[in-house]
Amino acid sequence: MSATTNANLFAILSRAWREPAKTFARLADGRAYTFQDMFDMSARFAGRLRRLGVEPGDRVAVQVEKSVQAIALYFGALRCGAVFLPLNTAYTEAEVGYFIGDAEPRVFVCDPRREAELRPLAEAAGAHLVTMDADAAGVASSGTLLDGLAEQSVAFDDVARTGDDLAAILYTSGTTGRSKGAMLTHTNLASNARSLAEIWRFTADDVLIHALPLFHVHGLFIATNVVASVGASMVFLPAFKLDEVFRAMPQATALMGVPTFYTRLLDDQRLTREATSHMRLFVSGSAPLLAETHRAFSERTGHAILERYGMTETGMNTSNPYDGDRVPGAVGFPLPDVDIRICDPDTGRALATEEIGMIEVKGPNVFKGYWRMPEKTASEFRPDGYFITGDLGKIDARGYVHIVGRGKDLVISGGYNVYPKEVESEIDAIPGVTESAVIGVPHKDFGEGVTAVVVARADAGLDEAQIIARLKGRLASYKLPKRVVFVDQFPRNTMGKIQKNVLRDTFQGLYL
Ligand code: MLC
Ligand code: AMP
Repeated sequence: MSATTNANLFAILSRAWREPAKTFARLADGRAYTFQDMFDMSARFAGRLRRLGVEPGDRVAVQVEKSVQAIALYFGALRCGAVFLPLNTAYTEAEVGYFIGDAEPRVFVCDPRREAELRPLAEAAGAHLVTMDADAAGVASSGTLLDGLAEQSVAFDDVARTGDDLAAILYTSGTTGRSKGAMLTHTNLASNARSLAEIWRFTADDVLIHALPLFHVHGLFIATNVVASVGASMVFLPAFKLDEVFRAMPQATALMGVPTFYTRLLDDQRLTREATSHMRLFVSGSAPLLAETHRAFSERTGHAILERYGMTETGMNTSNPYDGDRVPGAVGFPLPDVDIRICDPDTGRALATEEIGMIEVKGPNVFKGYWRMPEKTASEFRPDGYFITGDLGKIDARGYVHIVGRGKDLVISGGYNVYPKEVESEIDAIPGVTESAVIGVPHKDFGEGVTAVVVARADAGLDEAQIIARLKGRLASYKLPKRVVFVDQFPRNTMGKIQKNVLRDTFQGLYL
């Protein structure tokens, strides 16, 4: 394969890095990394991974604090043809154990503080364990992966990949059973980056405030890839902190965030027209943005937040327009290369305008399938290749897609997905618990608050704190119920199934 036909995502992104001395990432403390630095660091990581035995197609699992080097490591994994597998830093040993066991990475990069705990898992999966940690500003500061890295050559021959080769696997929980690894190809990621940069009008002059985590689609493939694909810059923040975001805005042009970012900004008096006058774009996604938040933000700043809709398996599917109405409560039009239809969830029959049904998606953004789960993959696609998203919606007369509910039992808290079944299984295993139902109810800060409703034996003497204490260490912290309420019995339908909608109504005021 010649260099010009290389569909490796890194080759595609780095074509836009025409000014090596330009800043790619600036940190809050003033330190900066140029595109040349990103070339050099990613080459060194690629060389290092290769020396650790990584061959094209091998998985490289990474569970580390956010840093510019973590982005370079992602680029380095792409350059050596590996499949990048980022893991949420909140995942517990039990959760990581499942992912590593399932994906069988060649290399697992973890936080040095967790090395002792995670080493047996890495060894059981046959992975080399190396470590990397970051300082508070977002610079990798220690760890065995950095040992001798500076002496490593900056020359690296990028591995050629076809568009259909895997670039990444991202685990996504399921409504039932085990988490599934969504296999994303170089074309999936490249097509999405290209489309979004174009419709959101990103150019090399843009400066994005990057305050999202790097282990999910939004922060890694949308924010990072869009910036990299046009040679733009970012203000790199290790986490979403209001002071730093306000400090960054006068030098920045765009922000991408989950709705919690916007409700927190609105709660702050510093959010004004003047504070946002240098910004040209605010993007929201990963969870529903309340129409009320959209309107309040417009009134305070004069900026209409641009809401888009996506998921791990597909990257972005729809976006409100850059020009034209950004409709509060709607997620906009299909991306130029994406087809969307609304179907009857049971029969798959296509529905008409304004009719509510299952949102189905087809396009170069749609993943290749679930890692080592061919049957599960087949069951989530229609015979004509459309992916069944599990989201319920409609398309209105103007062509805007609206999400009106979820066909899947899912809670989205601050942009993180929590599958009730997973939490319920852990609660049900606690001695004294008869049964539990986990629901999402409106939460001022997180959009939805994970809430456990529990029936327990009277003689067990269980209380809220005990239940939460038992779940800590088993489940990532964002999955922990914000509240546990005890009831004598559950409302049930005639089939005996717990009526979660009744529970949601009963507890809807819990966090407001
Ligand atoms: C943190 N905590 C949460 C939480 N985030 N609890 C519920 N839901 C969340 N989202 C808990 C922590 O466990 C901790 O608990 C306490 O809150 C404080 O932690 P923190 O780290 O200080 O939280 P904070 O910085 O306030 O984080 C909130 C947040 C963050 C909203 C900024 O969660 C965030 O960045 N979310 C973005 C998620 C994201 O990137 N989603 C995209 C997925 S991709 P304790 O008990 O330890 O104090 C996708 C596809 C698409 O969905 O369309 O984009
Ligand atoms: P994830 O599995 O983390 O990729 O989450 C994807 C899910 O987040 C989608 O299937 C939707 O349910 C939800 N989602 C993403 N963006 C939006 C949005 N703008 N509005 C409503 N829900 C959204």
